[in-house]
Amino acid sequence: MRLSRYFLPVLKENPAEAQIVSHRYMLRAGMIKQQQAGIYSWLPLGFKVLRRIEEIVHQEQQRAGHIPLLMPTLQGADLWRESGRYDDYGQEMLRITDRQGREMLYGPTNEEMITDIFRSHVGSYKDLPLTLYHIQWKFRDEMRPRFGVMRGREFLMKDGYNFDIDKDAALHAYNRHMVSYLRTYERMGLTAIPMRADSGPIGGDDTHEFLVLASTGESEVFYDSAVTDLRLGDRAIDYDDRDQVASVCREFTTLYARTDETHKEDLFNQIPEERRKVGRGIEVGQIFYFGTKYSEPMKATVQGPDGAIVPVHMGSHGIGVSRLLGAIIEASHDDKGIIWPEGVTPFHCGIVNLKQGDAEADAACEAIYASLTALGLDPLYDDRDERAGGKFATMDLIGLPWRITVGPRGLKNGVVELTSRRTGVSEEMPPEEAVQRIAKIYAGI
Ligand code: 5CA
Repeated sequence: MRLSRYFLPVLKENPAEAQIVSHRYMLRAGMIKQQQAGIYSWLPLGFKVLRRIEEIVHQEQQRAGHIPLLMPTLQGADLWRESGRYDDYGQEMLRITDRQGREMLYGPTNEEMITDIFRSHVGSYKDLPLTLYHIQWKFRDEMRPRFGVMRGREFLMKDGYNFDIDKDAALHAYNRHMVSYLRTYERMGLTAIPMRADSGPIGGDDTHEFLVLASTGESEVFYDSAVTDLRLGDRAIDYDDRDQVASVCREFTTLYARTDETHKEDLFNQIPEERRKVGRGIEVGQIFYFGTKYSEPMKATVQGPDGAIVPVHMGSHGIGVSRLLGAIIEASHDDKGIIWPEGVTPFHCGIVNLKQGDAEADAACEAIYASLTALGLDPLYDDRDERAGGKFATMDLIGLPWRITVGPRGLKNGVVELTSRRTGVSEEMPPEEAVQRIAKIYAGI
């Protein structure tokens, strides 16, 4: 993409309404625009990152054997009456009446609808296990929408639902989700710690939240600092291997890590004092096992191997897709702007032409742009007729992890500059080498 043809409405001033750094940078970098309290338009740069995050979520869900579908945002009230949640859900639910006077709602979550789909089409244990998921907009009329996309009213969520014959099988689905989530967050450059939590209106006793440590997080968290060193890395996972998946979960959930809802002071005090940490975290996902809470009242049953008709065991599993943009920025920025991890960056690298209009500099930039594009990469070329300082400030703000700087002086010696946004370190090298270096960095991502 050439910046002269892109739509990147960067703000020079700090927007007064933004209290936390991710909100401030998303507005300043022209990623989002607020339309109503807690409701945002996703401008091209923000939309690009949102799509990258969605793509990683899709890949990791499908790697775990979960199947994508798409349910609507609007739901009928009747299904929610069947589960008993229509009245329970309270004022967070946006209720709508259509022209026929039918009661509808903008879905805050989809347990009822997916259970309805399941019971309409599945009747035998032979069709299990089954996990269906979608990535769809949700609406919760939050009392205090704030911090930009972090606590929105309309927000994008990945929500998945497992259907299993018994509790053991459903707990394997729970564990599978835990491991797939760990991998998902790691690919986004995040350390998200699974913490024992409270299930709230979703229900059930088994639930973990995934928290990214950040001083601006809304949840208070208590943890053993050793938990922050755990990494899944690129180890091979066989998602059908119950023992392997369970052992990874044990590895990540044995050390103490709890939110304030489930915190136990006496257990916490057993951790060696120097490892005892109290902090704040951003909840980027939550998984639940709730057994037959929905399948029983909604009659989602299957015929078991012995012929008996039994309600299926279920769980639901959510990732805050739009919230993740805020969480990633909170975890990765400096005073100049965002620092995108390679896994989610909107463009793979920036190209800055220090002297637009100089025949040699223009030609070198064009050649680099063409080579990167031919390699399947997506560069952003700042081809505007602007001062170098302004171009650098924009690149730093929007946070592309790599920048190639091209100027007449370097070209005389046959070199351009490759700069890492994270370390600020620049190296001079011939243009073709810079292209190869970028290609190599992204080859493994
Ligand atoms: N049905 C279950 C799992 S699919 C569910 O709704 N879980 S949840 O309530 O925990 O939401 C899942 C994730 O969505 C949360 O972990 C959080 O990351 C994100 N989320 C929840 N509320 C908001 C909000 N108001 N704004 C942005 N993200 C949110």
